[in-house]
Amino acid sequence: MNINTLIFDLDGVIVDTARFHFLAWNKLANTWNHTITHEQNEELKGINRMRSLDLIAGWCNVKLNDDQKKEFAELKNNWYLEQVKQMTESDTLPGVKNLLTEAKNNNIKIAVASASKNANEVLRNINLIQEFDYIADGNSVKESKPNPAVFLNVAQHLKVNPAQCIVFEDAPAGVEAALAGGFHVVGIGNQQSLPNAHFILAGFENISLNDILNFFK
Ligand code: B16
Ligand code: MG
Repeated sequence: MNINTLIFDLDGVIVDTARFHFLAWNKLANTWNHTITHEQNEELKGINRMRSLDLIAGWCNVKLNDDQKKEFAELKNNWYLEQVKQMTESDTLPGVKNLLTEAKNNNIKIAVASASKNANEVLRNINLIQEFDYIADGNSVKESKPNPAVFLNVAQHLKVNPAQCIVFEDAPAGVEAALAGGFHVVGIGNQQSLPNAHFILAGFENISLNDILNFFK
């Protein structure tokens, strides 16, 4: 089946906001005398805000009631947004814009599938929001990756088959979600963190649309 759609995760694929999520979560964990490890941070990538808070509270042996959960999730989000507000077009990761342009020129649809409720704000700040045919985010889809819902939502909306789509993901939970939905998956990062992705790229620099399409021929 011919590839007709590229689906991009946001944090860690289009922009390096994964770093901002880490800084904000770690600031919260520090108040509970814990430093988030590299392995723990890998687990946090791609999963939604409340699920992340539950994991961190567990690692810190902190028990939270529902009101406290809301309060701490908002606190973390405010810290995160302080960083996001300063983002500009130059924060788009290298090679992303070229790939989007090449896709458009070849009649390939482009979409975002993110767990983030801040996806639209991030995409507005980097002036990329108008480029996508569809954006599925943490507001439109409730189920968190590794559930495939956010990717299936894109496929359904664009009326394409998962086997015609390539998903780009930096998170183990995101790779699992895309595989569970029957999508082709390119892991952005390294083999060690994303052993189940069909192919791995360190990023989009020096790679053409054709190179990527050829992976799946
Ligand atoms: P927010 P992605 C995910 O975005 C992040 O990887 C994850 O670290 C974050 O907790 C989640 O979004 C929720 O984000 O708090 O902004 O709603 O990688 O799926 O684009
Ligand atoms: Mg991500």
